[in-house]
Amino acid sequence: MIKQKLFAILFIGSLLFFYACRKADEVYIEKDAEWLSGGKQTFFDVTNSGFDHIFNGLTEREEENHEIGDAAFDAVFVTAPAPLNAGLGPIYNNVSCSGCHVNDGRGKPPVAGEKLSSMLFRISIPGANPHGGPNPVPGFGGQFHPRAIAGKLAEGDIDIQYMAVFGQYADGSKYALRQPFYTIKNNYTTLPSNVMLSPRIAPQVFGLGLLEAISDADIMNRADENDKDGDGISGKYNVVYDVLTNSYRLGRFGWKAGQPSLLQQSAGAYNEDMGITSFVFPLESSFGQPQYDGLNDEYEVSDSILHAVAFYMQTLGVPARRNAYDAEVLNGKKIFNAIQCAACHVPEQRTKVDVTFPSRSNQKIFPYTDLLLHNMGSGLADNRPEFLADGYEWRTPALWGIGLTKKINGHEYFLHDGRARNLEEAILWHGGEAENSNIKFRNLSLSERKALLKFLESL
Ligand code: HEC
Ligand code: HEC
Ligand SMILES: [Ca+2]
Ligand SMILES: [Ca+2]
Ligand SMILES: [Ca+2]
Repeated sequence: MIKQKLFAILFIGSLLFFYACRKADEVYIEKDAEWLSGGKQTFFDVTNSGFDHIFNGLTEREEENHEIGDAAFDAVFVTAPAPLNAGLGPIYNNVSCSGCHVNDGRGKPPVAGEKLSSMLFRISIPGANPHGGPNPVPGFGGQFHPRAIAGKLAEGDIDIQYMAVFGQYADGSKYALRQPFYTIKNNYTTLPSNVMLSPRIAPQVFGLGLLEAISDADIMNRADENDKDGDGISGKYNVVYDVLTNSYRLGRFGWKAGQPSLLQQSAGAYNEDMGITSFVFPLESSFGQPQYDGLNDEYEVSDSILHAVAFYMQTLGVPARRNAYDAEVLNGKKIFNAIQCAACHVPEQRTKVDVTFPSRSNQKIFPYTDLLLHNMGSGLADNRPEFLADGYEWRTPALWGIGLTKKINGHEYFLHDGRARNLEEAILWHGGEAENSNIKFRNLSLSERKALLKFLESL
């Protein structure tokens, strides 16, 4: 009896051992496989927390920092004075980071009658500021603020109208897109007639630490501004102002790659989106306007919280692909490459070796972006420059995780202004350097189009 039991235990034990070794082998063989979109920082969670996973391999201190940043990302700011999270506004777009980057995912345009909340508008007049960036609008600054705390004036509202645009595939099936039109109304003071508006949806924010870890050289080497190789695609990199070092650096973040680092992007968000000052941007966004409170108070977010939020942005992992080896998905991948989607949405990158930040060092990742600017045609143009990006250019967005948008954000509004109501519409808006890809897409058969969409959904 005892002998039998012992045998059973040994037998099961050796089975487990065998299985564990096989598992380890598989992981070893699968290392760098393309379904592990974030390399070592890939996570297997298809619930609505799928974009909110802390990097593997952080130190205890780093994990703590990430958690502090996570809480701060959700913190709701209120009118000063208050014991906690005071200093909102006086003019602002939203009260928390996660109010726009919902579940670390993306925002959406308002439906008719709704107020702007997870979408914002950059504004400027022709010319440039002293650092070569957008030229602020007198009385309004560089961003439109539709909200204000009690007793202060919001800058106004923005009315959004959509016009249907009709088109047809080569196989005869028809589609309708929606082109947005924006009008500023109820502005609190006179608006110059030459204001340029740039609508922007809050993008997904996971995996950004890995994108920050791609070397400048790798990004710049892919640029082909004068299309020397003649493939019709001429990526260009942005060069933007770095406030902390008072120098110019490669632009990487934002829809036009107008921000050099996650720290500056986060500090900018506090300042412009929420009206929260910090050591990076010590002046209120309302400075010089009648809503300015005139107080030279302390920074409304401390250095340590700002650093923790930036660190949180640097250490969110990436969801693994689903059904990556499904036959239809594999066919879709072939089509993705064949119709030149991969020329801009570059599937594979490698992060640089960084001994000071081992958790994101030297990883093979699959973000599907070149982080370069491309002319996307007049249909998508905002006609508003940002540093070297002109009014037609947008930075290729990463496509990793895009198939989970519906699950995690409850909608499928894509592109910089959320005009696309699904992945198919996002493709159909591609123009300029991507016009050829779009034409090839419209020439596909229904089953080929379906396969391509299935592939995108697997990312
Ligand atoms: C009102 C909505 C809104 C709020 C609030 C907001 N963001 Fe954003 N966020 C955006 C938009 C819109 C963009 C794109 C900006 C651009 O194109 O320049 C963006 C971009 C970003 C990016 C760059 C993403 C990328 O892929 O390049 C990061 C990082 C980010 N935000 C972090 C934050 C943090 C941290 C906070 C809170 C301190 C915050 N955001 C608050 C709307 C918002
Ligand atoms: C010339 C470069 C280029 C090519 C080629 C290209 N894209 Fe894009 N893609 C972009 C840019 C830039 C954007 C952002 C445009 C915007 O928001 O206005 C974008 C946006 C997208 C989006 C929406 C992403 C988001 O986060 O909202 C999807 C999906 C997409 N592309 C898929 C494709 C597919 C599929 C193809 C091939 C048929 C393709 N792209 C070809 C540059 C390109
Ligand atoms: Ca404030
Ligand atoms: Ca403003
Ligand atoms: Ca080229």
